[in-house]
Amino acid sequence: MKLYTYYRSQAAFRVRIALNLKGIAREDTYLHLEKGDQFDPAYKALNPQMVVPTLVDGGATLFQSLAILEYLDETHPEPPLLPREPAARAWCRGFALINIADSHPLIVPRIRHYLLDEMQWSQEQLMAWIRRWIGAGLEAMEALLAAHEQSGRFCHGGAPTLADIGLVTQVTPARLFGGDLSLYPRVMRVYDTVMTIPAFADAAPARQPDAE
Ligand SMILES: N[C@@H](CCC(=O)N[C@@H](CS)C(=O)NCC(=O)O)C(=O)O
Repeated sequence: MKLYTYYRSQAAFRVRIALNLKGIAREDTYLHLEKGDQFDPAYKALNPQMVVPTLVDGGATLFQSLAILEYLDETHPEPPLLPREPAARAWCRGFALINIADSHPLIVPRIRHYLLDEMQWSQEQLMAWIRRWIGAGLEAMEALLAAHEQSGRFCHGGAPTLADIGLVTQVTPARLFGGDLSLYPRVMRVYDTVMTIPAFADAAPARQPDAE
């Protein structure tokens, strides 16, 4: 499989974790999002949204990290990214979507550049925006973990799921942009557990060959 990625991309980080968990080898192509590699016409032809990740598997060109994670789970079922029981599956999906669908889209480079360049926000205003929306997601995750009897070392049950992947890519930008993570002890317990697993640790931004 061929992955178009950028070390700091949280969406690509999610896909790297899933590929590692499933033991799938990949060939990386690095796009530097701050240098505008995503706007190259050849890449736009591959991914009209001009975002990473894109995963190419044979003749299939896959986009949007959640769709890619589901594709990987369907084509490589072991280990599963979701529990078997429908309510538990929905809980894990919902938990991950706090990050994938709600928090992360508010802080991606094109939104940050729009706020800074077009709306003329200051760096301070931008940082307040990022911390506010990442914090709101973390607060919801913390409350969900507190109420979820099957959470412990992992978000749900005894193995990593989609929920843990979404938790990791919620915490990582919080760290990068200076959020107060001591407010979320359950979230951080899970984060600290999963980041000891090689599939997660090896997918981390700092471990990527294009890391700066
Ligand atoms: N919802 C998409 C988000 C993709 C996305 O926005 N990726 C970011 C990096 S995390 C990107 O490539 N941004 C380029 C830009 O904003 O110009 C997914 O989960 O795949």
